[in-house]
Amino acid sequence: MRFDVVTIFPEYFTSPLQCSILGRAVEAGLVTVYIHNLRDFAPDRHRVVDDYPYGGGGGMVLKPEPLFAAHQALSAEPPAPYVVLLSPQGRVFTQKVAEELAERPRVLLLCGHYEGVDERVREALADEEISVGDYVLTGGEPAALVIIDAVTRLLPGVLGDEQAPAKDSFAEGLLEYPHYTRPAEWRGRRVPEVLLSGHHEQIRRWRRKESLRRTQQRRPDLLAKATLTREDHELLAEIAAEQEAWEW
Ligand code: 9D3
Repeated sequence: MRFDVVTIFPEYFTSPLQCSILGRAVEAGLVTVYIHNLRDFAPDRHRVVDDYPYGGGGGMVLKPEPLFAAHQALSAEPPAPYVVLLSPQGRVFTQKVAEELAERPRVLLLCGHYEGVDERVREALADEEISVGDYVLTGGEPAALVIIDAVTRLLPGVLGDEQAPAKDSFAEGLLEYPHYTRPAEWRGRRVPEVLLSGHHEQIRRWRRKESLRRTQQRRPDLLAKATLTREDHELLAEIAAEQEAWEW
């Protein structure tokens, strides 16, 4: 899969694309990421990419010409990219959106900055707008990195067999159970005995129960949407009974 990113801060992307799983995926050629400086597509000598908003008000707006020129240059060779404008007004990015994008051969990410981009870019260039959540960023760059990260780890060969994306907590709809490693006791806190027991079936059941407990406590919205098995309902009943026992 190929990503193209258009940004006024190309340096912003250097380290993240070299580190960890993403860095390895790039190195292995499982994903290709081209970073393009919007200024390179400015038509004027001074490489101006922003301007004052018509109608007044504060802030600057990204001009349409450089973004259109970038889009045209990057669309020259097939396959045509799916064009995403990163913006606070977009569809909220979720695991489902990541899965959708991972099916596309090519995605072009346009990073806004300042107050935003000229509305005609939205209308004429973008296939869709995506936001990474309800908080205010300084620009689309961190959002682009979030999307590249979440999509790349879904591509075939990027994760080892051990951590296949199908078992992701969000993919499954529940939060993860607690994890422990050595030592078995640390500052008076013991690792739950069942995890040391070697009883695989009991361990599986304990983990499922703790996943359910956490999701119920922290993200009841996720629990409401999850498809639960008969065992899940039994475990939730156990959790409820434990809570009643506490209240006594
Ligand atoms: C303070 C400026 N805001 C006025 C109401 C509008 C605004 C414009 C541009 C707020 C943030 C930005 C820059 N953000 C993005 O370009 C952005 C973003 C975000 O801020 N949150 C979540 N996802 C995204 S994707 C792009």
